[in-house]
Amino acid sequence: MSLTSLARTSSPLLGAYISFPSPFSAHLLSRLSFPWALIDMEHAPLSPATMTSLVHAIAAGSRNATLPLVRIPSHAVEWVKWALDSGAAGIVAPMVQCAEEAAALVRHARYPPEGWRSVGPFQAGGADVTGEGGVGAYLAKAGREDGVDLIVMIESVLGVENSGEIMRTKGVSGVFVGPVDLRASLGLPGSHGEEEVYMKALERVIRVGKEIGMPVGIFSTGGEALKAHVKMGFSFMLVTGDVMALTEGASAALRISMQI
Ligand code: 3PY
Ligand code: MG
Repeated sequence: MSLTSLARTSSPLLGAYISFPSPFSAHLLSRLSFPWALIDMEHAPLSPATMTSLVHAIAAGSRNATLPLVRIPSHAVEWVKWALDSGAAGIVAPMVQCAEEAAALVRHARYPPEGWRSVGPFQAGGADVTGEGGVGAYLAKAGREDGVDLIVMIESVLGVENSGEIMRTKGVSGVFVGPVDLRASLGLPGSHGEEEVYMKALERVIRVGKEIGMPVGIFSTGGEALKAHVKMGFSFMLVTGDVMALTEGASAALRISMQI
């Protein structure tokens, strides 16, 4: 089942952010049984080969309980192909601002007749630890409506204005809000706040999601932001990750040691 189809029935689904080029650390995080993980090729210089190993490490570490999704660095077709051919449970495309961009992503990510994705998911079996893998099984899964996610990011003023047409693009299965870029585009600093203009933007995306029946997720680190987002109706969130866990864990240990 895809992340967005799960999110329709059980939410919130808390996810882990992965940016270290280490299958071992991805494997460790996935053993904690997060429902999903986001491998970030947008803000980490991960090669396609490393990303593929991370997808496989997560699937193996969690026996597929953690769905590995990949955030691609741009909308170009090669990123979409490499990410999906790894066997990832879906892709997250940054900074989608209009329906034309969403439609181009659908063409890259969906097999005919919906799109023009080329057939060759030879690495996808590595993400299937059930032993039933193989190209045929993957193609059957990718052809199902709840098979593979195409999640578009709304993270700009223009994206919010066009959120209705973006979300109504056939083939898009979910939306993820990037609060930092959205706030930057509104002239606001940081990752969370309660400014009216920002709250209205979030509420608009949530409202459109509800109208269409499309799950909406958000980056949501820090307890306060998470509580607010759950209350607003977001259904899948990134709540921690390799960078945060390492730095927060190490600095907490350092603080305790300094008190001894
Ligand atoms: C943002 O907040 O802009 C993000 O892309 C978070 O993932
Ligand atoms: Mg962003």
